[in-house]
Amino acid sequence: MITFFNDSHQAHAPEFEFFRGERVACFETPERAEYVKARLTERGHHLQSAQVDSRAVLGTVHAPRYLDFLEHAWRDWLALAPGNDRCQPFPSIWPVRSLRSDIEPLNFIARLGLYSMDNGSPLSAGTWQAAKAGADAAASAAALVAAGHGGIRAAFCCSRPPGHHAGADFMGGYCFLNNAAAAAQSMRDAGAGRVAILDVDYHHGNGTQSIFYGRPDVLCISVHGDPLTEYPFFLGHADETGQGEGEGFNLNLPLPAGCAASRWFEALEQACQRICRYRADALVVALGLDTFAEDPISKFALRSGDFSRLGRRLGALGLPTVFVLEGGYAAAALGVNAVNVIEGFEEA
Ligand code: 6XA
Ligand code: ZN
Repeated sequence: MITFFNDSHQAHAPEFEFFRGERVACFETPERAEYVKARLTERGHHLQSAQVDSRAVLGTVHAPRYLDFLEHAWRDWLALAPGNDRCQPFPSIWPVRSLRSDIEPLNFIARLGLYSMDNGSPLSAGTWQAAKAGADAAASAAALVAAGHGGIRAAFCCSRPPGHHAGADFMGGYCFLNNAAAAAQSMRDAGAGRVAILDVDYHHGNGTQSIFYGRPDVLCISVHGDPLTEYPFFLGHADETGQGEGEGFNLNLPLPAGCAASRWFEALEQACQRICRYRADALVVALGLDTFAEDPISKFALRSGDFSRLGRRLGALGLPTVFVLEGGYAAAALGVNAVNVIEGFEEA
């Protein structure tokens, strides 16, 4: 297992987010990645830096005007008013049904709304730099694993911010660039005919689903809290099966908040069997660790030992695999839980 770490994740460090309408300290903090790094190091895993520039692959999974907005968002925010370097921008208007999203307004806050699905994805000075470095790690991991040189079978990207809520042209849920999509597309570009993405984060990976919804070459599967009660609320139902040529290549396995770990592993088994039937050439795992029983914002019941079991089951698929870190907010437990997955995978 090759492990990637991007030090510039630290550059993304907003202070506040909105939670139930109130301004609170961010859940998605730099210490999350540092806990994972510490545990990886303690267990003797060697950390690499990205070698691949993800700009080309990002241009195929994201819209150019969104990438352009994101890259320059902090500069444009500073230009809006003196003192903005000490404040965070938040959107306050969104182009919902009946409003136009084809014309990009000139106003910065309006553009921020155009490119956001919520007001829960705060930007800071180094957001682009951190998110881009995370995508670079995903593209690097995919290139190494797809090439398979030296028997490299799998790679894990310890990066933040996460990515699975980010769609082709929007940010949301702490996500800006879709790392799982970048990894999957990179594997396709490197010659893998069929790539499966398995998202095991507590929250449905709406961005990833929407990017590949019309495509049969990337199978998207997500096991998550039922969107009737859980974020992101507006996607992730079982009847979303893909569209056009992509019909049959999207599988959502929503589970009730509060369900037992045994139920979660039944859904995982269903997901794994679908991946086998698909005859995937490669696998991307959107590794959210917010399924942990002690996660402060989620409601599943996995224990640290269950993450080893998850890793073993994924390892048994026998596929070239790229893991990208997604959510998980019980920060001090993230290191043990992440490393349990990758060491379980290596055991299989
Ligand atoms: C609402 C909750 C955002 C969920 C973020 C997450 N602010 N996604 O963990 O996987
Ligand atoms: Zn999550």
